[in-house]
Amino acid sequence: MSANDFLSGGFAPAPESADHFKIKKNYDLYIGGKWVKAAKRFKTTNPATGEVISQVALAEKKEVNLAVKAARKAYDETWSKMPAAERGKYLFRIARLLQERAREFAVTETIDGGKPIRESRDVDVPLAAAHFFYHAGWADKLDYAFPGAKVAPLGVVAQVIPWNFPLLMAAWKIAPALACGNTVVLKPAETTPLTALKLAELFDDAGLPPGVVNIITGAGETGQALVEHPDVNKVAFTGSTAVGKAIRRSVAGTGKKFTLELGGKAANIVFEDAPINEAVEGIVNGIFFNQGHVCCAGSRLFVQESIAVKVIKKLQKRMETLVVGNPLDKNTDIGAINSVEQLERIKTLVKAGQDEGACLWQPSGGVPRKGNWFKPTLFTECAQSHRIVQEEIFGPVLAIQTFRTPQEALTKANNTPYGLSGGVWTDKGSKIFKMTTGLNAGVVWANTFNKFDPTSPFGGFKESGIGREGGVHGLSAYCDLKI
Ligand code: TAP
Repeated sequence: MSANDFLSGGFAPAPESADHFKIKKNYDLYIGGKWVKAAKRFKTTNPATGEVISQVALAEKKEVNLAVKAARKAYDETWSKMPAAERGKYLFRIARLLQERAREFAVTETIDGGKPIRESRDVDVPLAAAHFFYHAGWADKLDYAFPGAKVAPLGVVAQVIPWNFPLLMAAWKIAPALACGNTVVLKPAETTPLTALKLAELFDDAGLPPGVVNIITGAGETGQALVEHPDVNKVAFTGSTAVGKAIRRSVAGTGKKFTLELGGKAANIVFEDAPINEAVEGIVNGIFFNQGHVCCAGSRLFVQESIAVKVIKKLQKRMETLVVGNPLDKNTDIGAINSVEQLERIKTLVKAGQDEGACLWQPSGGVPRKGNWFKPTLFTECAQSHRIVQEEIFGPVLAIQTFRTPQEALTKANNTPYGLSGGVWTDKGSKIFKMTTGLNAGVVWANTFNKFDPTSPFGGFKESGIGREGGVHGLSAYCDLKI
């Protein structure tokens, strides 16, 4: 498929080149600092074209065992004994190497996952590097992070991550674990294993001692075997609420520490005194960033009744300009849906929205012929009971409702099993305080949306999970603190 087979919204195609580096045809498992073969392989495909990119090793129980053994050996013999400042140097080195190969990582992420190159280039890769830099600084200062406590590592950490931010999630998890003196076995998602495997190459280049980080690829069974392994001391999971619940059941009574970063259904609340044009940009960013494959996506919009017609008109006008197409094209706003399964899930929920009586609107532009695509979509006439209001769609679909008073907005916004994030748009500071304290969500943005920083803790309440990642709160999840 060539760049010209995609739509580019009236702009001349501006594809990022992908010929300055190689994605290997086959990838093995990275265990104990070596590339280890497995009996079986699975394919990873480009969701924008359906083409197979690479064949990746499938880790089964035997390989999971090997990886945990390698991590335990590295923990006992090397990493937990190393002076903390030395650990920090490795993390700095990894951060710098990632910056040097930023373009390669961005292009790989886009080819493997379908997200627009603008996002992988400007968000995923720089933020991943920032997480390594930030945690490198903490490695020899943990006593200052937790004054009065005796700080020790936990041991071997099992980390399982999803497909929506594969590199960034790997960095969120690996960097704090290593800074605190733990060793790691990480399993990336089945549909997006490539940037984690490239990270392994980078660990090699950084001279990271063998076994400190092990990357094993596979499907849900691989993840399950890893989190259930008896020699794991902590489980760090990001993914769906259903799998999070299963993991919580499996670690119960084992003494393993755990953190669960799960789903979300964020309320983005726009008051009549908000800067409307900025709010419309925030709504677009909130739900269409990364095709809506974002746990903290602003998927429920609450607009004050007095401005609802105006906001929806402006939003529709803006949505008409969004370019859905080649993820490698720098003009593209909305890339490919990550997998056929995810596309089916989005379609099912959108159909449920229509069947339940909500009113669907989509912009007039088309989508490419091949690959997995879904047009940016909004629903009006939504009720609190609708599935599209209650369930996480994890796609570019916005459910709009109105409200009259701040209390009504809060009541409706909090009527969800989730509690991950939220947004408030108003020019009144007092209203920001009322709403941010009233919203039952781990992160609330005011007059902006989807802003992330390694210094800032991220995580949810209720069915959105337990524990925080990032900042000092995130560090504490990787330490044994004796007061
Ligand atoms: P899941 O299906 O839960 O998969 C997440 C990871 O767990 C994948 O690596 C998956 O492997 C693996 N897995 C599947 N079954 C498992 C089991 N029984 N035991 C252990 N591991 C298992 O989620 P997803 O569809 O990839 O990701 C989307 C979900 O993640 C959404 O709900 C989203 O909100 C959430 N998410 C949350 C956050 C935060 S920070 N709260 C961030 C990003 C995403 P396979 O890939 O092979 O299935």
